[in-house]
Amino acid sequence: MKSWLDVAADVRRSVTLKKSRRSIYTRAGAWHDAPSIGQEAASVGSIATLRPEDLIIHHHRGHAIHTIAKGANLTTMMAEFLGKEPGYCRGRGGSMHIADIPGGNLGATGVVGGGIPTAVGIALALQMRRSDRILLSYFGDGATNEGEFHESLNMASTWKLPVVFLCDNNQYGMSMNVSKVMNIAHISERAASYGIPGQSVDGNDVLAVYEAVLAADERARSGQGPSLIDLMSYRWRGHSKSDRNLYRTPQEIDEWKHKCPIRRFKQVLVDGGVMTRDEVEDIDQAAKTAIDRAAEEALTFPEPSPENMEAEVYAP
Ligand SMILES: Cc1ncc(C[n+]2csc(CCOP(=O)(O)OP(=O)(O)O)c2C)c(N)n1
Ligand SMILES: [Mg+2]
Repeated sequence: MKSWLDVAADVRRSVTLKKSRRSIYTRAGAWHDAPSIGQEAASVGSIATLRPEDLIIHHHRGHAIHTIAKGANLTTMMAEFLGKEPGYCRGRGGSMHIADIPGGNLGATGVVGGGIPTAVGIALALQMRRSDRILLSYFGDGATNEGEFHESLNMASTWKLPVVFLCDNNQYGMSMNVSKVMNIAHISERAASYGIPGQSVDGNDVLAVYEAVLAADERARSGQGPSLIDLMSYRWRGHSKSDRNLYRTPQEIDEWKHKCPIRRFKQVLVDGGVMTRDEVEDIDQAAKTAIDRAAEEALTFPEPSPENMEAEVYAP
């Protein structure tokens, strides 16, 4: 098990996540984008529980947040966002479909819930190969209302597959609040119908996320099957850049900004004597510099040429 200090070191990645969104907005121009600012602790806290050889499969809001937490090279990531040839998917995947197969990041899909059955297939392959690797499967709150969520969790439970289902619950599916589309208080209650453990945790508390996911990892790794963890958080920005946030009040957004998971963890580190305030702020600055450098370098890279742009689009 990682020590508290190891998790503390992941604050660097966490801060980098937030900087990456800001930087890419200003440097890379406009495209459809799903910001994950405010949701950093859920991905950092859960991915920090993994061994390097473990796997993740994420979703349309995971292009920066989960990708950086899984250890992506920032320049290669930025190159992919910008559609450049040296990007992780040679610029063909872009922001929403970024994957880093050697790094254990098996990618994302723009189809809401589409990664969940894929995760079940990958977990079945791991089980058949008697591997001790596990897989974290991420999806949004809205995705848990898709039929494939039910089918996938039922199958994974029946076959005791080595997967942990993690709901990045930001309380909205586009403009729809969760309370309007489900009649339960917590998404984790759904676990009961598959006979698996279910837990809702404060997704803005990186240490609470870490603890809950680590226990679920151990269960999956030891052949006891999947768990469902609801990581309750909030997205500060709109669903995408074109969202004018007309379905919620500025007060609601402000309240959640006060629960910033990064600021909160910085305070924990300082209060616990793990780092000084200056050290924490140095990490912040280092993250900003790293992102700026990565974006600047990626902007100089070549784009796919018309001659080769169809290459690498389909699997052989
Ligand atoms: C199958 C499918 N239905 C609808 C959409 C359009 N769509 C894109 S994102 C989204 C909201 C998804 O909400 P949630 O799962 O909570 O993820 P979040 O965007 O909040 O991270 C919708 C409806 C889609 N991409 N795929
Ligand atoms: Mg959502």
